[in-house]
Amino acid sequence: MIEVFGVLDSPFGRRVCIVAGLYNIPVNLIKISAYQNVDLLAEINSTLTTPTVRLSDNTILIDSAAIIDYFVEIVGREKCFMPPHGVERRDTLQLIDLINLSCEKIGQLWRELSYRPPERIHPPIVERMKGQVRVAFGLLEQRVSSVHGQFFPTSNHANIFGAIAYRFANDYYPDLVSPQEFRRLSIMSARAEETPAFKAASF
Ligand SMILES: N[C@@H](CCC(=O)N[C@@H](CS)C(=O)NCC(=O)O)C(=O)O
Repeated sequence: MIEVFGVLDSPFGRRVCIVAGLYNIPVNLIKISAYQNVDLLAEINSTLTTPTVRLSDNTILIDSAAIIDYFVEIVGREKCFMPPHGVERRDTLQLIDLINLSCEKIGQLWRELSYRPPERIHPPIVERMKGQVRVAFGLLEQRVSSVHGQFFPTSNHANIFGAIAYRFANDYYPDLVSPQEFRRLSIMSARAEETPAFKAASF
């Protein structure tokens, strides 16, 4: 069985697990943190990043986008929640990039505030990252439809990842992305959390 090394409170690890569930691809999640289980992780992926996937032939895949691309090969393009072409595909890619950026920036912000000695923290960089997160979520908020409450009316990777990312941002920095300010995203995320696929990857 495919092994996923990572944690569910990471948006990248959680995305891999949720997408595997939605694609009906069985995976075995081995909960290890890139920061707390370094020795263990080094044995599997010496670049020390999660999520890391180990396939049955021992091939190692890193980076959630590459892992999901591999899953697409298993499930087939017609069932993969990614529009095959045209404006919808372009818009999906654009949204996924924005969501990815917001998750990366929150990760960087968290590392800056958690690991750097307080006297070495550079406030302008912290403010820059907070601003980037808020801008990205602001752009995303505008793209949630007032009609169906998601980016796209039917299953789509941007809907899935956007819901994961808002929960992640709100868990870590609730003042930065409050539900009052990002109302549509917060409702989209809350609805997604009620679905079996998200519940199966709860934490
Ligand atoms: N682009 C990567 C980002 C993954 C990522 O940022 N993972 C974090 C944990 S949530 C990590 O491995 N951090 C350790 C490090 O970068 O040294 C992906 O999509 O999988």
